[in-house]
Amino acid sequence: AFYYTEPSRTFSEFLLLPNLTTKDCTPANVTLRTPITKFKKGEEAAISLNIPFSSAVMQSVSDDGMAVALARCGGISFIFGSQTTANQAAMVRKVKGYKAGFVVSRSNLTPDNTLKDVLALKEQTGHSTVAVTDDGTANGRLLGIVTSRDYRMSRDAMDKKVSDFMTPFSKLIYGNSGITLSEANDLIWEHKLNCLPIVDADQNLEYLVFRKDYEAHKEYPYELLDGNKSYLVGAGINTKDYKERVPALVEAGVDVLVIDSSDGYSEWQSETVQYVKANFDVKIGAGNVVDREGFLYLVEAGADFIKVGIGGGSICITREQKGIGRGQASALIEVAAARDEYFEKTGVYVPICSDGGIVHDYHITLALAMGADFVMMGRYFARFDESPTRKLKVGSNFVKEFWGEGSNRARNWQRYDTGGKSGLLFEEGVDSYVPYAGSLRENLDKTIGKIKSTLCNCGAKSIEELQRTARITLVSATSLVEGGAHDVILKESSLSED
Ligand code: MZP
Repeated sequence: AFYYTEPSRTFSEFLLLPNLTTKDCTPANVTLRTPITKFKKGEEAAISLNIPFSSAVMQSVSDDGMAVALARCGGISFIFGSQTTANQAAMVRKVKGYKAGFVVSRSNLTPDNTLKDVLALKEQTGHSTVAVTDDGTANGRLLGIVTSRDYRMSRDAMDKKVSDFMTPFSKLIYGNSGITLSEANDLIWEHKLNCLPIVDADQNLEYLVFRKDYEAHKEYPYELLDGNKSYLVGAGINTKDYKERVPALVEAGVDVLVIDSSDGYSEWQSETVQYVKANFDVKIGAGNVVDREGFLYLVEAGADFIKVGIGGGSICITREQKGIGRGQASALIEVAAARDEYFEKTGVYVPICSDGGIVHDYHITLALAMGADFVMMGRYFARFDESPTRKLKVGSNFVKEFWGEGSNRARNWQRYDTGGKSGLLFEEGVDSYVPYAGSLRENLDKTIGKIKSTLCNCGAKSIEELQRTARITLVSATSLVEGGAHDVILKESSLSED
């Protein structure tokens, strides 16, 4: 056997050292835009994200609802593959068909429609935008748009939001007002509306983006600024039924695929990548790997990005069951070095995704500093309203369900298949709860705020700069204790904070 002399390390064993922060290095000047598919030196990646976040290929994390919510924030979901091809393709189609800020045609409603009718129509069509006019008729002047930020917003919450907005207006309608850009500008001026008009190709107003939203969304062009552009969406595939699954996903409009496997260093993965590359014009990531050899093998097969990590997932018991895996930081550091070496040699940059094991927000920044281009998370996203699982009350706390793909509940045997007969012989994941944490947007804003602030401490204004200039130190077990609150008696309020 070959013995590694260094122990396998994970994120909590490292810290970042600050670099000089120049005056222009402020969170507002930090960009987290990142490539997720391979590109040649001097060229742009075909697919980039505005935030380096992807949600895990898991039943309990990534359905179409999560995909819309995360795409709106500038990240991407990989819709779970442990379901029938038809169901998965339908989810992809739903995400691609979902147009941001779509306004229902006024022919659907008459001036006599009530708020109830409007909400019923909204429910029927699945659209999340309500238009407000000054006199409540289809011919009335458009005063604004209420956009449900939350794809899964309840009827009650939507009602409340609409009524808040309506004050002091008496009635509202859906409707493309049919007014032109110059009329819209007059309206905006007249009513002192702080918003941006979005027009169609004929310069007719499609909808208004309020400045408040615009500020919050300016990093997220997929949602608001690109016109008819649809949301980015990914999907997980396996090495068993890809000849049937991939055509259906491509037909549904998927932007990028990923082979979902606990161990990607296999001939099956190589064959799958080659088949997809030879037959379709779609991007495909492969993995998971934890070393240089695995990385190079899948890159040679043609993969567009590589996913790193075995056994570090919060619900994963692969290391206990089979004794394979590697500390996430060690895996990432080695694969990132291989990626940089490959770039140096060939001029082709292959992005890497750090998958699993993110426990604290700062782990994301460390992963990026260690060379990841983006991260994939399960537990993180499972806690939010937008994840597809049930919210329950356990004791006095709210929780959300969260189960691994290798658990008996998911029975995703294809993910763990090593060529034998179908079926899950033993579990590699658990069925669990995670603390309920509220809405995706609120939590993401906080996490992104922390990451940007840390980049400023490190004197970096982009992920690429952070990767190049970060200084990272190992911490001793004793200094880990020093890192938390210590030698004080905590008050209740601070004890309950995250
Ligand atoms: P985490 O963000 O919850 O720590 O980890 C999520 C990752 O764990 C997934 O993206 C996937 O790679 C991995 N995973 C999913 N199911 C299992 C399992 O049942 C698993 N063992 O390890």
